[in-house]
Amino acid sequence: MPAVHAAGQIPDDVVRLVAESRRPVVLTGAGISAESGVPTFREVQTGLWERFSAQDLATPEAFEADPALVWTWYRWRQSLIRAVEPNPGHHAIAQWQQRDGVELTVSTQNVDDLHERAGAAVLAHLHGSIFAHRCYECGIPAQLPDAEYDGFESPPEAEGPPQCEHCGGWIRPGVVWFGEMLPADAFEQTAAAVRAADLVLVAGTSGIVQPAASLPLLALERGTPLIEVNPEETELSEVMDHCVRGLSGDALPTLVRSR
Ligand code: BV8
Ligand code: ZN
Repeated sequence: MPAVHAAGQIPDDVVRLVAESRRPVVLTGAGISAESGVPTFREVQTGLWERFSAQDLATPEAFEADPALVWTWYRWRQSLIRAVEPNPGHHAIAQWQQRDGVELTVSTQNVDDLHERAGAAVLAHLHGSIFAHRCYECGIPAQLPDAEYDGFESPPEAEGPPQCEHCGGWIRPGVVWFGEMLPADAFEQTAAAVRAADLVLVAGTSGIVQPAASLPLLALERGTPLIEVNPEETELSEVMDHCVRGLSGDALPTLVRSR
């Protein structure tokens, strides 16, 4: 059973666990970007997409059924991410990674670039990147200018995806859809980092989506200390040593502060 702490009352021994770690791994989900203004995967549906669940749109079937709707959804989400900034949670992780003697690995389920914009090096985007594009048919990467949306009002209507210059296929977002395999190297490299870690911190994920949610269990198998940062209980809470119940933008700067 985990020890549960409010973000404002993190015991010194938990801060010490972080301060003394030499090979920490940080695994993040949509919650760490929430305070930047990027709705979590369960909150993102507004306007044009109000009647769809994110989970239903983030599939090859949805793209094949209505490429314009799905394409516009991603281009709009891209513009939203471009319009916001990393928050103190992202900055705390980047500062921790830059500390002498610490080899910190970050892997994220997020498709945004906020960790990188806060200055962190990210080992893997387990679910791809919303800023990458490739051809749905031949897989060739496509470079595209940013979407023109403002990111906050959903567009009045959907626009179709551009076509591949090589084969005429639709261009698709470079994310991993439900039912698609994760990039093998992204998963395996993260699994190897977790196996080699002396601390694993999981922040901002509900622990629902597999196989990403199984990665912390590799630490459990080895008795590696596990810390969760999330305002709510999650599917992973019961395997944690410590659960810090609070917003990552509050808890991470406290956890990472040098003693
Ligand atoms: C695969 C990219 C297999 C796209 C994403 C049953 C039926 C059907 C499928 C399955 C099934 N069981 C398992 C599956 C497989 C499925 C799956 O796991 N489904 C779930 C829903 C049960 N997984 C897959 O399909 C994966 N592929 O399994 O392939 C396969 C095998 C062989 C051959 C071929 C294929 C692919 C999964 C990847 C899907 N793509 N994203 C896009 O972004 O549009 S996942 C997407 O959802 C996000 O990327 C994110 O990772 C995930 C949502 O999870 P979270 O990040 O945790 O976000 P969430 O909103 O859930 O939670 C936010 C958390 O933050 C909450 O806990 C909240 O409390 C907290 N929070 C909020 N604010 C804060 C905070 N925390 C801290 N601070 C705050 N301020
Ligand atoms: Zn093509």
